[in-house]
Amino acid sequence: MASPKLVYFDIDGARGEAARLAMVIGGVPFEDDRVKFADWEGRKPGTPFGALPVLELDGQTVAQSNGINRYVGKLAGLYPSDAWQAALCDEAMDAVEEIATKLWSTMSLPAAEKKAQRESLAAGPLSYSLDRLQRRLVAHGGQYFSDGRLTVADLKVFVWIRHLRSGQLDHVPVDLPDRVAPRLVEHHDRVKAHPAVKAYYAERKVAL
Ligand SMILES: N[C@@H](CCC(=O)N[C@@H](CS)C(=O)NCC(=O)O)C(=O)O
Repeated sequence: MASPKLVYFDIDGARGEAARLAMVIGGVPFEDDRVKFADWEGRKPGTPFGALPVLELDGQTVAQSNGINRYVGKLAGLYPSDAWQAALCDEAMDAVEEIATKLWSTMSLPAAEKKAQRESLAAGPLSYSLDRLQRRLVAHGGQYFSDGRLTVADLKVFVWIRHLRSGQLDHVPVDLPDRVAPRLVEHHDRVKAHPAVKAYYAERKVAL
């Protein structure tokens, strides 16, 4: 079988990053096709839903980030084989996707509206979602979201918490996860300390 190609923007985060990390951790050879924003308009029509990430394999494509995470998670040994644990893994990934989509949808709003919407999201749905995600982590032992071990759900949550704490999201307090969901910050630090994760970002010269 040929190696998969992950097509995503040339950024070290957001919707394509968990799949990259899963393949790196699992030692799955893949082509990392990083699309420059300047090239996106030309490539967009060739994707299934006009969006990234897309995974290509043997001339075929599949879209939708969480579906891609599940697929590469299986290749990488980072997706539960038990059906119930798989459902818990999906739950965490979908919970992140749901709240991240609300936040990212403010990206192109006019400045004043963006500020108002983000402040309102941060105080309401985002804080609520962080608290609820933290409770699910604690309910499943406090270390990992499912299967008692690292799965693609942990990678997706890690990428999300890193983004929230990065200072890249104007009008969202950078210390929100620390204040509202300290166990998620501990979880973030646990994933960050994984030797393959550390080595990957060191090689990419990305500060964690
Ligand atoms: N539901 C899709 C959403 C994909 C999506 O909106 N991707 C963004 C980047 S994170 C994108 O391609 N934006 C560019 C555009 O829509 O033109 C998924 O989970 O993959």
